[in-house]
Amino acid sequence: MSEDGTGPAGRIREKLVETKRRWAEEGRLLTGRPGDPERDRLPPGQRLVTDFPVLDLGVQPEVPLDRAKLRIDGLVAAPALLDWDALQAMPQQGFRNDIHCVTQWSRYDNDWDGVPVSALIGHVRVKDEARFVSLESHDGYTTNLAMEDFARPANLLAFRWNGAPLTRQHGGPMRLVVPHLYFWKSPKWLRRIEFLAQDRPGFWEVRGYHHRGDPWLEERYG
Ligand SMILES: Nc1nc2c(c(=O)[nH]1)N[C@H]1C(S)=C(S)[C@@H](COP(=O)(O)O)O[C@H]1N2
Ligand SMILES: [Mo]
Repeated sequence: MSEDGTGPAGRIREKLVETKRRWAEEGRLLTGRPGDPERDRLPPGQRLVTDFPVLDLGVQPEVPLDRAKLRIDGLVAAPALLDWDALQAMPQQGFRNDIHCVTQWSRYDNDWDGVPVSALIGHVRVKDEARFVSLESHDGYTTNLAMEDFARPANLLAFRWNGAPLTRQHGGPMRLVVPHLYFWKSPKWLRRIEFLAQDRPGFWEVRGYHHRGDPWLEERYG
């Protein structure tokens, strides 16, 4: 066997190197090509799916509409307990967004209908001291957000997905949708929003998930 690269082994090596060099030039193995809008749409380390995976703690609580109440309290001037009818009477809006799960699947073009979070915030008159929210669900799940992440105009309390009532497995009758962060920040079966001065890490945040969870910065763990 020749080690100077001229023998058969050397030629094979050169061929492999050439193949990989060509891949690099073509941008093979990348999620998109430079200048390709899809590349700018799929965050790093994610792969696109077309189904809608279900992820939770293995408990999918049945929440009948007469028990589907949302409590909004903590650092607010007007704490509220909004029942289903009160929530439906609030101004609703359609939203389209992409979902990015920390377990590396992304799903494009989800159409949601619901109440913008900004309307909920206006309803209870949040105090200036409020800096964070703790979100609590019927299955005991919790997660936390900084006010800047919670008060975004694209966030909503969703009742419908792709034209139909939200199914129980996806958090029906209502869930939060916070599309700019990984999907663990979008609690299903939401029952309480509590405004806080100090941050309070939630279920996954105390188990090693990142505190913020921006998919574009790959803030998965830590
Ligand atoms: N109440 C509740 N909300 C939850 C969870 C949960 O276990 N309980 N899991 C989170 C995680 S980790 C993800 S990825 C998404 C999954 O939502 P989906 O099942 O509709 O895809 O819900 C989030 N919201
Ligand atoms: Mo997740």
